[in-house]
Amino acid sequence: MSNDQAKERVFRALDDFAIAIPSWGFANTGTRFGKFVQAAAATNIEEKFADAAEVHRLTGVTPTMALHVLWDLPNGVADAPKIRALEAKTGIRAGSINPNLFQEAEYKYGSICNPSAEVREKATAHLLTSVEIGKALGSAEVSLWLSDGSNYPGSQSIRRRIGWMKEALAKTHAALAPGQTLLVEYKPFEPAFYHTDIADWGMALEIARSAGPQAKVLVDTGHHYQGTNIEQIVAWLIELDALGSFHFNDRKYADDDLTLGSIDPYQIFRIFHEILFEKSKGGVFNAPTFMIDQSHNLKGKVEAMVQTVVTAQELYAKAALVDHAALAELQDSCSLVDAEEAFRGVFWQDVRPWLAEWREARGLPAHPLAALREGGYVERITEERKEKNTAGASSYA
Ligand SMILES: [Mn+2]
Repeated sequence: MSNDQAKERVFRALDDFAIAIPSWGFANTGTRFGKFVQAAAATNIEEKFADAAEVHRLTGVTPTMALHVLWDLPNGVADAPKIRALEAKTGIRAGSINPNLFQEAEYKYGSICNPSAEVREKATAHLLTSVEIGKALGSAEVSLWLSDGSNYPGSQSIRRRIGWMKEALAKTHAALAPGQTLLVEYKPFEPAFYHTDIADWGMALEIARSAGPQAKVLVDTGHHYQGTNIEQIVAWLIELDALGSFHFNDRKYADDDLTLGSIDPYQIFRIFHEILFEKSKGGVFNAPTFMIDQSHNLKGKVEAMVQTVVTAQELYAKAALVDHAALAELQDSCSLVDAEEAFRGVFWQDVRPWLAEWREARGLPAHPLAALREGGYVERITEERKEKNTAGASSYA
């Protein structure tokens, strides 16, 4: 591939790339042991939209922000007009709607898998509200992460909980409008430490399939055991037309919420490769959506978000450089070393100058992080928000 061809591929891939950002990435968060309040953190939904707009102004590829029902729309559908007004004001659209089934005291023993029919009903009603919010906002995705599970062997019936879960999600699926997707996320452990009701992609796939055709699996890159081959899971989900979306972050030990690509950028490259390979075939492909799921305790919120978006673009651009036809030939002839070199060779190619060029050609700052620092946005919001942030440190809301 000539240099011009390579650059053109990178530009085409970048034109096609968008990633959603999470509202909770701008708010104060904490560890299990302490909360480190940042003076510039967003304290309300207006400030979250303002931060999202700043990230989009700098990067041009984050037009949507995922919303958390309990934190961002505490009054349910009644808050939709307020969100609509913020969309109009900031140019940022509502992304996936994220129900919250993990925070309230009733959910101590589970939400839709709780042995209490009353609690299950409350949790299902919340899912239905989330679907209605999605409809009111024209948001295509309702994104379910279920924290349900148990901590002690024998203390809960794994089988009966599967049944309850299927029942609740069938009702939720039945309420979806055409074009809405129910995303089912999985996580091996935490907050439960013995069994989690949706612990891996197989369980998520079965739950999604039993819910209905508009339910798909969401892969959170941080939600796997050490050494899991995530790109293989992605390849299988593509094969099965069951890959709905991603939550990107990185992890070293468990669900660490580290910056995408900070520990293993090659893994994200390999995941992007599977997606770009499928796209290159030119057939029907329900391509997954991309979202960042990170809450930073120590890094500045807006700064971390911009850094993450830029990293995602770099890795996507690298993956776009894989020459699929040439690689297939090397694979078929079992030229192991040459195939691997062709694959990892482009991973090591520095695409950053092309990214800068692409941004300038699209009227964006060539270096978004530098532009953030020069623009004075963080200083301004620090000044505006510092009193509110030191006065009352509350939850992730
Ligand atoms: Mn997630």
